[in-house]
Amino acid sequence: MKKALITGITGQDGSYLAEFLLEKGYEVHGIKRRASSFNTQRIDHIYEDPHVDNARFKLHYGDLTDSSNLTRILSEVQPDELYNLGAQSHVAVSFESPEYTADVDALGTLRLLEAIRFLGLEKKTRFYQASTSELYGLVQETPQTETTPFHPRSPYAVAKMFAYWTAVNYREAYGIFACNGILFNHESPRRGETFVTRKITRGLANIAQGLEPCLYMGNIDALRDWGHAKDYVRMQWLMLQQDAPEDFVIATGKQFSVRQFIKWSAAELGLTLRFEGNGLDEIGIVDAIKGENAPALSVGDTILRIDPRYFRPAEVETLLGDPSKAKQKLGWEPKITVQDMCAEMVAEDLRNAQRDRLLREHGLELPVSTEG
Ligand code: NDP
Ligand code: GDR
Repeated sequence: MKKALITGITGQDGSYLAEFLLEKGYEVHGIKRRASSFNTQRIDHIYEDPHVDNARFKLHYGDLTDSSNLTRILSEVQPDELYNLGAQSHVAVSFESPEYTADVDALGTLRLLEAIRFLGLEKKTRFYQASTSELYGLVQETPQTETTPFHPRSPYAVAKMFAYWTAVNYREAYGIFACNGILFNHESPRRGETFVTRKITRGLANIAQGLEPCLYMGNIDALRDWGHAKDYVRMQWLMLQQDAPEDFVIATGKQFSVRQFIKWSAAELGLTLRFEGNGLDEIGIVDAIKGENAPALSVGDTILRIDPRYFRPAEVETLLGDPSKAKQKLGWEPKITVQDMCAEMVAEDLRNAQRDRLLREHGLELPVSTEG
């Protein structure tokens, strides 16, 4: 039975990858951080009681900032495949906590690769590094490929650039089977609530159900190439099954604006949104309502405003990936379109909002966080 170790198992990708590998028959180990409250919601459904025989899903407390802890876990598990998905992954937050982001995202990767070397696992453990389209930052060519030059635009992207080259360097220097997946944005109903797509689907569902008055957004003209996380974790695995380690761009090859994603989400709720004004004065007004999904709204309500708080000190305005290499060498095609993904996310967030509304109507007041 093959063994995989996943850092970031409690995150969006970690949870989908764990499911995927369990289905493939792997024994799956994950590193989770100690937190003062539960942080395993995304993996609770696949949790196995460690007291039962033959459990194939095992969690270890750990942190990417702690070398001795990482080395000990690697030594215990001796994984065939190590997926480094753990990261302080929020670009805007990296401007607030640049040093911590570098420690986790850059040095964390180095710590894992050094642990592989220290333990003599160079020939046994294949290594996947969660690289990112943020490396392209101020883009030098469109669409972006494996050979497009990098120009990172945030402490997050700079840290990920260190990690990217560290993976390449350990491949070249020590023969470790290390691959960078340069993944463009990918989302799902399990996406963190403060990333733009989830903020929109959750925010609009809450507004439609009367739980929040308004959605506050940053640069809604940013352009992104969005795919579904389920499609993308399949690729993370496939990269490690090749004869030789290589780096791959994973993207859909289609680009849309944040504004477009807002319109799709609103439409899923039966709302037509009209944008008025310009720049920081721009607002989104309900122009029409169809169906039963927005009982708390009337035509003419302003449900979207721009807040300068959500603009970044240096923005990545546009990203569009060219996944030709992955298609050709890995036989990969994304299965889920961005529109279908948006519909899935809205449906899930609407269910949550309806449940919270019902609880509120029965006197159980729930705090709704609108931070993002
Ligand atoms: P998430 O933010 O959902 O998950 C991040 C994971 O990393 C969580 O499990 C988190 O734990 C864990 N983590 C954070 N800090 C530490 C630390 N100090 N030590 C150990 N674990 C830590 O990210 P995604 O699942 O969306 O992304 C997975 C990876 O892919 C990340 O590295 C991200 O940067 C990268 N990536 C993501 C893309 C996307 O569009 N989703 C695109 C390209 C790259 P906790 O749950 O406790 O917070
Ligand atoms: P990104 O994702 O920065 O691309 O990083 P995010 O969803 O945070 O932002 C996408 C774009 O939307 C704009 N935007 C806003 N973003 C947020 N979060 N909140 C807002 O209110 C808002 N308004 C507009 C942003 O400015 C940006 O242009 C994600 C992360 O998953 C990274 O870890 C990963 O590496 C990259 O995707 C690929």
